[in-house]
Amino acid sequence: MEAGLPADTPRLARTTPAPRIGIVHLGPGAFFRAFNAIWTEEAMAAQGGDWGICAVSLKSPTARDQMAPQDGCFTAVELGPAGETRKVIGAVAEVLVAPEDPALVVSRMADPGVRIVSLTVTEKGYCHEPSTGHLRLDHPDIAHDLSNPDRPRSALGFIVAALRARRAAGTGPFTVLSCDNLPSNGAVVRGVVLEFARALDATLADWIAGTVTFPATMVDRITPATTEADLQRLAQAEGYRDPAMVVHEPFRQWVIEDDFTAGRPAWDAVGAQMVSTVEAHELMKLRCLNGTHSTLAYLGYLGGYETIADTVADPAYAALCERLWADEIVPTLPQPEGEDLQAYTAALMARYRNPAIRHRTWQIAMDGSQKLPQRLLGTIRDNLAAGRVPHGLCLAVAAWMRYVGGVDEQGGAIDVRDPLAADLKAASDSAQTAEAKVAALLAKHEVFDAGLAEDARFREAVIAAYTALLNNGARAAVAARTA
Ligand code: CS2
Repeated sequence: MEAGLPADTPRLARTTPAPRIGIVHLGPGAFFRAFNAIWTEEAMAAQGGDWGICAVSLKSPTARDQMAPQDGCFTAVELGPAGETRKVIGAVAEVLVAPEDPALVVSRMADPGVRIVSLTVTEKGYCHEPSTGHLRLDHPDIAHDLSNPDRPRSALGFIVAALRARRAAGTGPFTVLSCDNLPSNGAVVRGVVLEFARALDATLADWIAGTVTFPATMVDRITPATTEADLQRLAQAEGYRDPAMVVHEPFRQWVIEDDFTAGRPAWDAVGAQMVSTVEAHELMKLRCLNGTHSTLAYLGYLGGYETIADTVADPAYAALCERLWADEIVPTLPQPEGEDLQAYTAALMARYRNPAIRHRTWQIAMDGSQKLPQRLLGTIRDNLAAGRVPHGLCLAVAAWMRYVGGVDEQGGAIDVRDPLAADLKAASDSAQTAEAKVAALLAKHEVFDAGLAEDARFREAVIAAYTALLNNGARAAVAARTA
């Protein structure tokens, strides 16, 4: 029970029939609820279809414990600068916890009514090497699933187990729809699914390659973690408790390759963009939004700012963002169809400044080892190839290196959340000087491919930036970069 609420505060209850299931979604976290579930609810309201969602958590029971007592429904709260609006979403018909009954999850995914399996499992959920895109066969979950293919743990294990069952039953394939912040996310998930399947059964891999589609998508909606205050405010406004509620910004954008092997909801009828190729939109979003998000997260956290809005309220940090877009990011982008990049980045700054969205720098700083390649390093590589040294982005990389060292500018411990956190801290601690620390972290080829790590222009720019952070602190380093 949320603290401070009357003990008799009722729980949110479903008031509309749950829709028939047509989608299994892996990763029922806040972003899925603020994004996929809302789009699908609106698509069914617009043009019908049995596209109810079975949401599956691969690890934690939290989402199930939050949603199952409410029969899958939850409140989506849109927080705009001018106020908030609330809507109860009923698209989720069932919530499962995979470790409790893997066979049940496989059977749901193998059900003929299921025609799409979608994913928001974060970058680390693909069990791949971010620098190469290849499957990590030594990943503990992958090693387990290859030995226990009927009782999988990983998203890939579930997808391949379900496809194997469908092939055996003659049910036909489903579409695999990655909704994570990865470049060419459709190709990435296709690649690791096929590598996993081939390690089990080459004929299954061939069948998947020939029948399953893996369209790429670009997804965008800023969705900060729900806080106790959000829960309290909702209960006071609506008179019910809803532990599954989510808060999100007004903006949303979904760009989808229209390549579905067994149909899809009418997402385009409610604003999604169906296109032939997503790559230019993906690069635009991953580099302009997620690249500056990570920059602001590390430099903002080190500078003592709690949220993105707090960080860009500092004129030097806002100026750094503008400088990055103009000089180091937009020049590397192909022109996405129908987009005005100047207007896009101006809208991004307005989104960052939204005072109602308290998006913590610490939250965005998570999993940097899985995020840096597609958010910062690809952009840096393209600048270097064009003969430019992107000093602003190199400052962001240096800030990430300072951050994973685990000690803030006041000497306090940083709670670093990252699959490689211990390894990265050990590398940083193994060296004493700025130059040696940078070298030790550049040697982590899970993050930095050899070509980039050995580029002297990049290495020297990161060492200079790291030294500035050590000597002067993040705020001064940012101010100096934008003077
Ligand atoms: C953020 C993203 O937490 C993070 O890493 O950069 O979740 C970001 O809010 C979304 O990609 C916005 O669409």
